[in-house]
Amino acid sequence: MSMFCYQCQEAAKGTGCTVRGVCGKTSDVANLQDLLIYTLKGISIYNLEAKKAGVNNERADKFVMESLFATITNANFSNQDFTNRVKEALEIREEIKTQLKNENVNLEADLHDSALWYDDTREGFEAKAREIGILSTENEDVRSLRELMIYGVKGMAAYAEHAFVLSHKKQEIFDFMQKALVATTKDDLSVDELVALTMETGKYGVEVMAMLDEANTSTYGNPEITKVNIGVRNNPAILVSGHDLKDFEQLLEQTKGTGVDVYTHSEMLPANYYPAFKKYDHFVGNYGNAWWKQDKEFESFNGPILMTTNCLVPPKASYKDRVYTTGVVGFDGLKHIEGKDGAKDFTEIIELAKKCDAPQEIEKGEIVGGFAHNAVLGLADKVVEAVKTGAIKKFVVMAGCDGRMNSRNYYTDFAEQLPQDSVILTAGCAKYRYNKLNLGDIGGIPRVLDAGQCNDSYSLAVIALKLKEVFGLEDVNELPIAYNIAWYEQKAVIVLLALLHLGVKNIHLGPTLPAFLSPNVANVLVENFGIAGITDVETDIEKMVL
Ligand code: SF4
Ligand code: SF3
Repeated sequence: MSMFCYQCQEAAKGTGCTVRGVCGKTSDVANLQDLLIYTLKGISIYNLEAKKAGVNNERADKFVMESLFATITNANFSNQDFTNRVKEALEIREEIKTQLKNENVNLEADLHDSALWYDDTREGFEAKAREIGILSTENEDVRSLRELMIYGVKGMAAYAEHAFVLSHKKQEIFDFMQKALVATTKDDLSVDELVALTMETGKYGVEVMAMLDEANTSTYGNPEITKVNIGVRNNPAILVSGHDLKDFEQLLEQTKGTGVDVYTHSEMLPANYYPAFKKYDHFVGNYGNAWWKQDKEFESFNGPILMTTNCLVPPKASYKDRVYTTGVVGFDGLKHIEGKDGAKDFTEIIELAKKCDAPQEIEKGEIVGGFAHNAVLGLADKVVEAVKTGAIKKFVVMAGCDGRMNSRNYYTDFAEQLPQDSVILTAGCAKYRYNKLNLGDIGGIPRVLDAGQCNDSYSLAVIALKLKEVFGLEDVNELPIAYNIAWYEQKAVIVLLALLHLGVKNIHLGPTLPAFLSPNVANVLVENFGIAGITDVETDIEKMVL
């Protein structure tokens, strides 16, 4: 075994990748990611003490957040980036130590090894990584809870970072991420205490999602119900994938008047719903589907691609020269656009676009989206009426991630076979399994209501809580809402924990339950929250909807 990673839904054999990631992550990068997380624990041990002494190290807050984000699935595959990050982590840790000394704070003698180890060679990093991997926690339930919490804070870090670049931050979210990391170093925590901390992760999950919602809507306006063009025009163009709206905004500004068009891809599709982006005539629409089809779609797009965070698939040689990374995204050999004080210069991409052919058409027509909380609450009367008259019998939350496995055809079949009086509420790239099916509408309300990115899952919670209020219900679980969520990477973990914190029960999670849930931890979730997997479409529709 040269690595061990089981953080995503595509973990090899449903247990873990041990030689190379199914995602394409190499063992050296997987091990460096483990070492980085370990070193973040060390930083957090010191930084929490520093906070108590009134000296908060903001560099540490930002670094821990960005580094957690960099380790989520399909964000960064670069050995160089992670080597640099481990070095910087050790430097920051020493910086906080000095700050503490200056404040005359003496830490207990028996600090965890993550706060003490040091090396500055690649060989040393490799050797240390072999010692501290996920499997070094021997008790499988403790390991499971520790990793569940770490994956939760990875998702939290992603959302916190998206808000941060829009100048929204909350100290308690930085503090909680560090508290959770430190908790995973404590051998004296009982399983019950770890379960309680996992639930607390969900509490901060709700907070971070609310903060991101505020950041996005206060910067770009409330998403509006929008018809999005999925065809192409004849101009050379740039394709933007990932979740970073700020990068998208800067690219739109810089391409103005250049003759270069801009399209969204995968999770950038919801950018089409924001009023702030509608004013750009050269913003054409969305090209392609969910992340895993990029090997074909980037090829046929013909122009440059800007990859803003996940999900990057290791690029094929045929289009590699046209792919640019930015933010925490990395892949050795791809060109990276650095920012300076938040400003990014995309000139090189724009100049390349001018020399490229226009995108090849892969489909035509329009899809409808933009049903975030504000737009749906604007339709509240209509929705409530439809529920009261029985025109809508059930809402089915089918949010989450898409993935490459054929087993995910289940979600297309499920959407197609749902009774006509049910409405799908979605967010995230999971929607690509059914958002082009033409499922019709109920009295003018489309049967697929897309709130936006996975980042916008908060909207679905707001909608549910509002409906609970309108119908005068005590409990959100009394609503006619079923949850059939598809997961892939760690942002789905924080969304799940956030929903549990809000008291949502009986969530179905698929296409498979996480490999990192030990049987006992899975049982805790089943017994307390009614979490279940999926079976086959007929049985599940019968169980969840009818
Ligand atoms: Fe495997 Fe997923 Fe980890 Fe990649 S992220 S190495 S596919 S478990
Ligand atoms: Fe998708 Fe990567 Fe999760 Fe944002 S683009 S939902 S998988």
